[in-house]
Amino acid sequence: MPEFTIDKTFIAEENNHLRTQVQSEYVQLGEQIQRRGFSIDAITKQVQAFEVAVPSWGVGTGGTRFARFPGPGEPRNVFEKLADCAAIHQLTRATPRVSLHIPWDKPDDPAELTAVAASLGIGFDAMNSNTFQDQPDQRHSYKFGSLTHVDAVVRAQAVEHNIACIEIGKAIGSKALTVWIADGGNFPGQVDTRKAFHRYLESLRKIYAALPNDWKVFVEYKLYEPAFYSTVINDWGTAYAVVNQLGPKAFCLVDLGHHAPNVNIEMIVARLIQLGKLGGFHFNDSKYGDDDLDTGSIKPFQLFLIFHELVGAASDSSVENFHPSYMLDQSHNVTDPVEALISSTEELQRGYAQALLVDRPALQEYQEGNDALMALKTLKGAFTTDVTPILQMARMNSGGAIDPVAVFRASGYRKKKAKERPAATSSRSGII
Ligand SMILES: [Mn+2]
Repeated sequence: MPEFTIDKTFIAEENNHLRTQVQSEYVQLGEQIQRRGFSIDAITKQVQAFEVAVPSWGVGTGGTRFARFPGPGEPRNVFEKLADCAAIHQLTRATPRVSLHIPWDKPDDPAELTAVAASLGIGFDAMNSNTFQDQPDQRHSYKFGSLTHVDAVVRAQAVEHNIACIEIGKAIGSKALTVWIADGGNFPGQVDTRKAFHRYLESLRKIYAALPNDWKVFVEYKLYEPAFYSTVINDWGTAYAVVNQLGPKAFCLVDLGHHAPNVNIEMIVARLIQLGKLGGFHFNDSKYGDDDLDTGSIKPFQLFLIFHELVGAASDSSVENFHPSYMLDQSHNVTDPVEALISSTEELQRGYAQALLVDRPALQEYQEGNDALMALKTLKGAFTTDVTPILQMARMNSGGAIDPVAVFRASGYRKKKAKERPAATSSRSGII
């Protein structure tokens, strides 16, 4: 029985119910922003060009450290995960690539995986290695670390795993490796801080040496958890020191959940842009720690301010090495993962469109005139613009759904998948 996919005609029919309304709202917004000096069609085109990768682990229910409550029709293997990712792309037209996690989604036959992905109209983004848990066939445990372990044999195993990820990535058309390690100490005195960092650099140099010339390595930092006292790669400064020592193919990766509460992430983004070392993002949102909530659900203003930095950098000819990769990295605990990834993609486009509406010449004037109130008002004016008609029109123009979550629900996708995928196996999905 062929697997159910959402029909193009069905999307077009659903769009037809909303088309007139969206067109009229689009014209209205167009007039409004034209008075502010912007062309709505130009902004819509930029939104249409926006792409974000979805994580292979994100289409299953992630859960928390305490429990996972799987939903019906969850993907049972990498091929079913690709099918869900393809459905997200079909509805949003903004997620053409999947970021694969090894070994959770390790393909037996990379050529077959590539062919299946191509038949679904999607490809692959950055590879994600995993040395933060032990696998059944593993010789040495990562309980006390991986790339920074005191024992050279364990470090070698972790290096080897990362190189294996590069090899799989080469076979499926990936161009980047993301490295996040859980290494660190839970107690004062447990880890020699300087020695651990030295061992990390030594390990990363070996991985870097195996990187093809047209590849990048992304060093992902995280403040704490699971190392609750001292994490080896804990902040952007440490990650920057690493990528700076590694060379031109190494960049920092900013996961929005990997900072202390209230940290000014948009400033970190600006710093990394200026230093030519911003590799990309893991998008998610949080209230307290690495909550991995849906992007834009808690701090939409912060997301807008990050995009404000990105839009500013894109139009600044003095900025070099600026080609950030966008990836979602969330855990879906109480929502349908496909719906959550669809709406998170939309929230990213929203932040981007709002940032495109910042009156930059005016802002610069206010900044140089030390007019703090008007500078903030300029940003707020863009942030409070309801850009929904732009997002709807962008999707419609690209062949996606005006209201992707509604179309997903109307298609009966989840119910049909629940029938197609009856046997629930224990998922090894997780949160990084
Ligand atoms: Mn991450």
